[in-house]
Amino acid sequence: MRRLLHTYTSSMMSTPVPFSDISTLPLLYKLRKLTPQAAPAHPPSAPHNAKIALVRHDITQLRVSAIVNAANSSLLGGGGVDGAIHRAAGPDLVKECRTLDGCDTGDAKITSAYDLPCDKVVHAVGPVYHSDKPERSEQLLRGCYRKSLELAVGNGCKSIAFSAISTGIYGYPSDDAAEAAISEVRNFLDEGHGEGLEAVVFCNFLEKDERAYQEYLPMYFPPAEETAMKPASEETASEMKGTGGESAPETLADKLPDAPITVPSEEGLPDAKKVKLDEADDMPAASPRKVTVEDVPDEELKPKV
Ligand code: AR6
Repeated sequence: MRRLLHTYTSSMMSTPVPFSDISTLPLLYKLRKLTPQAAPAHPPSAPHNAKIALVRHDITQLRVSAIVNAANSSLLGGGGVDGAIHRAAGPDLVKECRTLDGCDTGDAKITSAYDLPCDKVVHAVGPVYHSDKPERSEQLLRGCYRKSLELAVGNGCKSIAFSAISTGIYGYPSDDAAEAAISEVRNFLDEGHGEGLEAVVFCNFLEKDERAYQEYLPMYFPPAEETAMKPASEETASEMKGTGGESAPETLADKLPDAPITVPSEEGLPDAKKVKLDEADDMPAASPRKVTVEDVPDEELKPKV
């Protein structure tokens, strides 16, 4: 069976990506792209997990309600993701930004998105990281995520995609930034403020940031289904290959076994299962990418008559 992975090629970079094409936590756990932690910091929540997504991509190509820019306090553009967003949005974005009178660090403001495929841009001003004052840096970074979420909800946005604020030019360590971001989103949802939000996407560009999210997401959004890892029966193996008669690409994800909430172990599993775990580990780190089940050969998806 070919690997259940679809990699964006550079030619697809210019194609807007809808939220439906981005993997949410339940699928990432099923595909073993996320590993459950032995002692998560929060209890599992299936409704939360269904809203949280992780992708490595150019954020300017996401077709979501709002994307979050890592801006500076002038709000007049700059390098990094800020530059990419202004380039893709066109000159009207900076015209609107000029009317906003800047923005404090740890705060955010919202504008239209102009030529971008999203509806709104939230401009968040992250802190320059100071290793001698990490608590202050964290407070300001959390403020960016909190205010961005509030602006999204207040403006009727159904989905929001965050860039990894402050982890580039502003020097915030990726692990600490990911933990603060994920923790603040979890708190926001736990407090019941995210009712109108259907999706919160963490959009990374570099592998170091994606790795940090892969490490901390299971701490704050552990898998919600407790399902023992069953040895792959012949029936399950057949379904995973799409030979069960009714299989379509989108239904194959549902047929994958649920992730356990304990750390998976290969001990006691038959060799066939071990091979599947190894395959998941072997997924390439090529970027940008989207994990999906579409890459199953067509002939395997046709009903056998
Ligand atoms: N899509 C998604 N993420 C991106 C993209 C992109 N197209 N490009 C870069 N990133 P940075 P900061 C990631 O430096 O650290 C600007 O000049 C990048 O890999 O853009 O908050 C502003 O005007 C990193 O993980 O923002 C400010 O002056 C993340 O975006 C200053 O930089 C943030 O990196 C802000 O620095």
